[in-house]
Amino acid sequence: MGRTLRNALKNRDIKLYLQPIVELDSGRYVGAEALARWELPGIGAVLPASFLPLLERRDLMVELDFFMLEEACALLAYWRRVGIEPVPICVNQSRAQFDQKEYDKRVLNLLQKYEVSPEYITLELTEGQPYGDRRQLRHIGKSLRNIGVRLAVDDFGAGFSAMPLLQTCDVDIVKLDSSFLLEGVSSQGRAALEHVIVLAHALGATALCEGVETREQAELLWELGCPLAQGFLYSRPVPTEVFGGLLAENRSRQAAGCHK
Ligand code: G
Ligand code: MN
Repeated sequence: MGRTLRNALKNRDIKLYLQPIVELDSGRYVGAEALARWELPGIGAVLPASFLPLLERRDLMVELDFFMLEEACALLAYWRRVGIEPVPICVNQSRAQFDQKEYDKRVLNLLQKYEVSPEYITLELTEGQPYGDRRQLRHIGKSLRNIGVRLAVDDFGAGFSAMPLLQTCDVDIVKLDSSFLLEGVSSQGRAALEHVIVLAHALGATALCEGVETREQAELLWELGCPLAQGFLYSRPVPTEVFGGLLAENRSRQAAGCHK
């Protein structure tokens, strides 16, 4: 599997799909998350959940992360070339990246190679893996901020505590795990959701809820002051050409004054 994946990366069989990030107030697309899909002939698009656990063991995770970051930069460069006004792209990065020597340099090199403005890249750091050394965290967080990329905490509320990350790094976006929505209906669930939104904003970040599938969920989030959402309600992750169409459609609807 490891070798096959290496080949898949080389042959670009792993594709960058995009899922829109939506401003709840207006319905406007304000960004997109890059998601890896492995297109296997005869099988279809394989989700990372099926192949990521294998990667972790084989240390290919780092390669996949850089691959996706490069694809996102290449896409931003392409949009610029063809005159599409870009939206910032969130790219998932595993915990292992922080242990890479010169991680920040490699990020900077990619931005420079494609002449991408750093504010168009948001690095999503998952809560799914523990963050140990705060000194190292502070150091890498600072140098990424100096480069000018944005940072997001992913899967907040679902995994190990992302508190060290929130306390030591200047985070722009806190992505609330979709499990908050399952619990959102009970009074405890609602209180938890409401206060993680407050926490995110108190730390100077913006709250974004993932996995929004119904209107009711979107309304609850809006009521509780969560400004951003992402999920099947708006769109599934789609190939970049399809996303381009959705973005154009969203923009013309916005221009016509139609909300949501
Ligand atoms: O860990 P992370 O948040 O990056 O994972 C995102 C994953 O969640 C993607 O694989 C994506 O396909 C999936 N996803 C995106 N939106 C929804 C949704 O509304 N519901 C569900 N069940 N999954 C979603
Ligand atoms: Mn993510």
